[in-house]
Formats: sequence, C-alpha cells, structure tokens
Amino acid sequence: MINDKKILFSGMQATGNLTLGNYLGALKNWVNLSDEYECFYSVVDMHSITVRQDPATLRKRARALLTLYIAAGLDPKKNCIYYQSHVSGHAELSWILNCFTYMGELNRMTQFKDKSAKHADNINAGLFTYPVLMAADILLYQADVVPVGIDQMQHLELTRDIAIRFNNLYGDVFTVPEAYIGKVGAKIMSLQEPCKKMSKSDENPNGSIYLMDDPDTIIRKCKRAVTDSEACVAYRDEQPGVKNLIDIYSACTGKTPSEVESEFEGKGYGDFKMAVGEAVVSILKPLQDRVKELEADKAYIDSIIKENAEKANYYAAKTLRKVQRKVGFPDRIR
Ligand code: ATP
Ligand code: LTN
Repeated sequence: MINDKKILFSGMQATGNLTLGNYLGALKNWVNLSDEYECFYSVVDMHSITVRQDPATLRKRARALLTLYIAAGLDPKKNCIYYQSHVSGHAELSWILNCFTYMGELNRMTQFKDKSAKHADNINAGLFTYPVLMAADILLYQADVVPVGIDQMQHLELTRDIAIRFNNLYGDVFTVPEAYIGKVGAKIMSLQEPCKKMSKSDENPNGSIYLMDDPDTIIRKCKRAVTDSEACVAYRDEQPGVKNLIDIYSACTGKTPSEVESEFEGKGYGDFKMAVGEAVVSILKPLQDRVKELEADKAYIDSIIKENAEKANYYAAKTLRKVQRKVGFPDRIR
C-alpha cells in the first residue's frame, strides 16, 4: 500500500505506432482505474530493444508514448509516468529473478515463440528472458493489480509463479499481483484478418487503426473492414469481423453488444461501418488534439520525466534493497 491505496503497475512498449487495440485494451482502462489505485505507468523502453530498434526512432517514440499516457487522461502529478530505463532497479531485480525462473517456463511462452518466428535472424537472450523483466517491473513496485490485454495473461501467470516461489523461500517479500482484464476491448482484432489481434507490428496498415490516424483514414479503414455475407449486425463467433466492429463500437460508446445489435437491426453493413468509424473518431480526435498541445510544452514534459523518475526510483530501491538482503548480498557501508 502507498498512501492507503493499493498499487497498480502497467506498461507499454515504445515500438511501432500505437493502435486502437492498445488504447481500448489497455490505456482506457488505466485511466478508469487511476483514482482508485496508486499507479505506476511505465514506458518499457528496455523491453523494446529485444527487437532491433533505430536509436533515434526509439527515443522519439518513447517520448511520444509518455506524452500519450498524459493526453489519455492520466494525471502525471498523481500517477507515476516514467521511462523504465531511468530506474536501474528494473534490470537489477530482473537479474535476481532470472535465477528463480526455469528455462522450461520461458520456453512455453507463446509471445517468445511468436516473436522468435518473426525475428528468426535475432533470437537474442533478451527476447527469451523478456517475461522475467516484466515480472521485475511488476514486483519492484509491489503491485496488487496489473491491467493488461488478454495476450499478456501468460506473462502475468509467470510473474505470480515467480513471486510465490520467491516468497516460499524467503518469506513475504513480494505482493502476488492479479491481472485486470477490461470487460470490453480486451482483444480488438485486425480489421483485415479478424481472427488475428490488431497489432502495431502488423505489416498491413489497413488492419489497424493507429491512434494518430486522421479522421478520413479512420473512416476509410472502417468502411473497408472485412465482414461477411450474412448482412446482419449480430454478435456471434461465426461473424468475427462484425463481432470485432461491435466490440469497437461498444468500447467507444459504452453501449452493450446487445444494445448495438438492436440499434442496427434491419440496417446494412454500410451504415454500421460508418457509425463505427464516427465513434472511433469521436474518441481519438480529442486525444490527438491533446497530444499536440502537450508536445508543444517541452519544459512541462521534461519536468514530469524528472520528477517521476525520482519517485519511481524511491519505491523501486525499497523493494530492491529488501530482495538483495534476502538473497544474501552484503549490506552497503554508509
Ligand atoms: P506488438 O504488436 O508489437 O507485439 P502490441 O500491439 O501487442 O505490440 P504491446 O506494447 O505489447 O502492444 O501492448 C501494450 C498493451 O496493449 C498490453 O496491455 C496489451 O495487452 C494491449 N493490447 C495490445 N494489442 C491489443 C489488442 N489488439 N486488443 C486489446 N489489447 C491489446
Ligand atoms: N509485455 C507487455 C508490456 C509490459 C508490461 C509490463 C505490461 C512490460 N512490462 C509490466 C504490464 C506490466 C506487452 O508487451 N504488452
């Protein structure tokens, strides 16, 4: 607990352009939870280099992502918004936890299998131990809850297993975290291949709506979204494309899928897709305007980066010292 509140941790990678899936599956929930918890929201730039990055682009994207967190409605005075690489405790705890994680556990991770198939020329050790760094992120702040999309559940389970294993050996050192999966938008699918998740690393730009897409592009992508020949707006697994558009519309408007079905009863896909596009624009346009305003205020963003790195370091150091003592590292001489 910090200030009598439970602790929340989450993070996103500064790789690629963020999609509507990232926003509806993660960022939007973060904002809804931010009053209830003491929150740490990290731009996990150390995770990003598990895949080769252009340094200048990574730096630019990391800053854009941090700005986006604020633009989405996270108050940086209340929520600790910071770069993972500014807190050395992540790497230090990650090393220790590596020694409490089994090769077999990491071998089972589906994200590792997917990413190593995609980057066959660079299957580095960091890609393999990526989930351990993620466990370190979460456990370093003693997080109670971790809001993520469904695709991260397996990593969360591993984090819990590592925490329990460590606690069994050394006493109650870590809080064992729970995942928080939002009710709507937990898995937004590609607009072109609705059986695949919408992903920022997708090669086909028409499959994803990017958070910075202009309104015309958003409407065009929605109009072109793959549906089927049944011609009815029904929320059924047999109609994955339509189901996904209903999910998007629900998440943007707050309506339930059955309310959406009634709203479009007897109407064609054309009207429905147009409405989905407009609903997405109504969510993203204010976000984009706010990003532009914030980007113009360099000194403000810089001050946030500095203050929050100090705050994160303070809490990280507390856990790290405790863990170091538990595993038997010698005390520091002051
Ligand atoms: P990549 O495609 O490069 O693997 P990603 O789009 O999956 O990246 P991440 O940075 O790995 O993005 O994820 C950030 C957060 O967004 C995570 O909590 C993840 O669960 C969530 N998320 C990502 N894609 C979706 C999606 N299509 N639907 C819902 N949530 C998503
Ligand atoms: N692995 C996550 C990003 C991530 C994360 C975290 C999410 C890194 N560390 C800690 C929650 C908590 C992803 O790829 N989406």
